[in-house]
Amino acid sequence: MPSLRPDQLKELYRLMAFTRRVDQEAVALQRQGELTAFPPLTGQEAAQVGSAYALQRQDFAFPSYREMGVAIVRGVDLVEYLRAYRGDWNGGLYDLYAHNFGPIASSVGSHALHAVGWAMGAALDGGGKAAIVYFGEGATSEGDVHEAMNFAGIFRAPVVFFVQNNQWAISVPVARQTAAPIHRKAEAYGFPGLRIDGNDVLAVHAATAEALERARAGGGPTLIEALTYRLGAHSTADDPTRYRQAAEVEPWRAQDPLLRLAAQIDDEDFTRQVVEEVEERVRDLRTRLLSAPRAEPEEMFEFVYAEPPATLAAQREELRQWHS
Ligand SMILES: Cc1ncc(C[n+]2csc(CCOP(=O)(O)OP(=O)(O)O)c2C)c(N)n1
Repeated sequence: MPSLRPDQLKELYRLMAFTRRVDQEAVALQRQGELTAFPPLTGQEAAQVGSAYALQRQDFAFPSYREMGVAIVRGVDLVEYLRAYRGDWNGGLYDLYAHNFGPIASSVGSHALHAVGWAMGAALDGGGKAAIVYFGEGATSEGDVHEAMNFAGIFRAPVVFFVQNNQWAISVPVARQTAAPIHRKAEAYGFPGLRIDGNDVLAVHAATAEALERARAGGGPTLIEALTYRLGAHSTADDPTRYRQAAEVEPWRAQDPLLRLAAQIDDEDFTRQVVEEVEERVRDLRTRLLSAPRAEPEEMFEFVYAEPPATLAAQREELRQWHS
C-alpha cells in the first residue's frame, strides 16, 4: 500500500468523480452541437488521475487526445481545454507552461518523441524533473513510439511512458495490436517495464510515483502498462456496438475505478457530498463554455501562408459569400 493519507484518498476520489462527470457533460455538449467531437475516457479515471497525481510541479505531461483526467489534475482550465474540441484553435488554447501540460496530440504516438526531447533537455538543464507521456496500446504499433523508447533508453532520458491499455484502438482489439505483452517491450530498449492494474488508483499512483522518482534522480526511463478498459465509444463519431459484444463490457463495469475507490474510502456521506459538489462545478463549466468567444471561421485561412495561393484565396471568398 502506498503512503497516501485518508485526505489524499478523498482528493483522488473528488478528482476522479469530477473527471467522470465532465466526461459525460462533454459528450452531451457534442450532441448539442457545442463541441465538434470528443473522445470520452470513462473507465480510465484511475489510470489518468492516479498517475498525474504523482507528478510534481516541475514535471511535464504530454497527453494524447483522451487525457482530460490528467488535464484536471494539472489544473488546466477546462473551458480552455474543451474549446480545443470545439475546433476553435488547433491543439488547445491553454498556456502549456502554466501547468506543464503539453498540447493535445491527435497524431497517434507523435508526442512520445516530444516527451523524450523535453526530458533530454531537462537532464541537460541539471535534472530533478521528469516527463510523462500518455498513449494507448494502439500507439505502440507506431514507429514514433519505438524510436522514442529507443532514444530514451540510450540517453537514459527522465521519461515515463504511460500506456493505457484500454483494450481497443477504435475497432482494433489489443490481440491484433501486439503478439507480446506491451510492458515487456521495455526490455529491448534497456529499461524497466511493468504491468499494473490500471483501475486501481493506489497501484497506479504507487507505480508512477516510483518511476518518476527514479527518472528525476537520473535512473532513466520506465514503461508502465496500465490495464484498463474504455467503457464508452472511441469518440462521439464511433459506435462500439458495431465491433464488440456487451458481454465483454460488463465484467469491466464491475471493475469501475470509482466504485473500487469508494469501497476503500467507505464513507457514504462523503461520496454523496462529492456528487453535489461536482454537479455545481459542472454547471459553472457549462455556463462559462457556452459564453466563451467563438473563432471566426475565416481564421482557418490565416497563419500558414504570408501570401495565400490562388486556390485558398478563392475558397476564402467562397466562404465569405456563403456567410453573407
Ligand atoms: C498517426 C495516426 N494514425 C491514425 C490516426 C487515426 N486514429 C485516431 S485514434 C486511433 C486509435 C488509437 O488507439 P490507441 O492508441 O489504443 O488509443 P485510444 O484511442 O484507445 O486511447 C487511430 C487509429 C491518427 N489520429 N494518427
